[in-house]
Amino acid sequence: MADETRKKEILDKLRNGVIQYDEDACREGAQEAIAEGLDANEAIFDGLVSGMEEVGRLFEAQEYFVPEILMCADALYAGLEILKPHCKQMDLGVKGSVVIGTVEGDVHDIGKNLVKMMFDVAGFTVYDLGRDVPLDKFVEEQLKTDSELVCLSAMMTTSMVGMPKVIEKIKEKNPNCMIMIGGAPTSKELADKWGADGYAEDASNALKEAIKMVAFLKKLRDEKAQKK
Ligand code: B12
Repeated sequence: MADETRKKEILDKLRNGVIQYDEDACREGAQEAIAEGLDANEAIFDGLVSGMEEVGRLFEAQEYFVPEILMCADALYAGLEILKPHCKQMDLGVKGSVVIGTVEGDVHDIGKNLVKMMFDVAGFTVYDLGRDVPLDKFVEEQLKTDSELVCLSAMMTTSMVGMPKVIEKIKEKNPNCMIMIGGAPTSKELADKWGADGYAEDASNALKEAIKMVAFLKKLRDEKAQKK
């Protein structure tokens, strides 16, 4: 196990690799993290994602523009690809199925992919529709897979307006399915206003919320079965 100084060095390499859009540094940092026994989850969130947060700040300060950000995202994904298989599988006692995607008009998928990764490590069955997903596709996929949850991601105020439309349609077709929303412009207040069942501000809270929702659905099902 790496000592604290070495650990900080590796996390900095991952973080700076993303900021300096250096795919090789991210790959190297990821290999070093694994070789030295760092927790893969920590390397992802405290290294790669922390770098992306700084990239967001640089974009807002107009020091970075879309081409740089695209390269930063590639660097993040280069490290993520190596680290992801090393994330510890968790058995949290509840496993569910979830349809997930970024809504129509929105190509931001880093956050959605991190949420998906948390579901994967917890043993959920995940149907990932990708990004820029036509709104009706969420409804169709939920009906096709009979998933317990649908997770909608949006990173833009212009795209998040599609969420209430999806929520309404899914609830109309399948009132037993639970819907969680997330992404920077969304909030608990919007989730309540639009009739979603949950909201989470980051990937680990998304998993915690999802577990609560699936446990609730299972309890409802058991109660119904007992009454019969
Ligand atoms: C990376 C990025 C891009 C990349 C996306 C690459 C990719 N593959 O995703 C590229 C370069 C393609 C891009 C393009 C654009 N972008 Co951009 N982009 C960003 C940036 C810098 C970082 C986003 C990110 O990945 N963050 C890191 C991840 C880890 O965080 P996250 O996404 O928030 O996800 C976490 C939580 O939100 C949550 N979460 C996410 N989804 C979900 C879902 C559920 C169900 C739950 C529970 C939780 C959850 O968990 C995640 C992990 O913890 C942000 C700035 C910022 N500060 O956020 C702008 C930003 C989102 N972009 C913005 C804009 C305007 C654009 C463009 C229009 C720019 C342009 N002029 O072309 C285009 C839009 C193209 C389109 N149609 O979608 C604006 C949006 C403004 C707004 N409020 O509407 C932002 C906020 C920048 C800004 N301040 O202006 N962008």
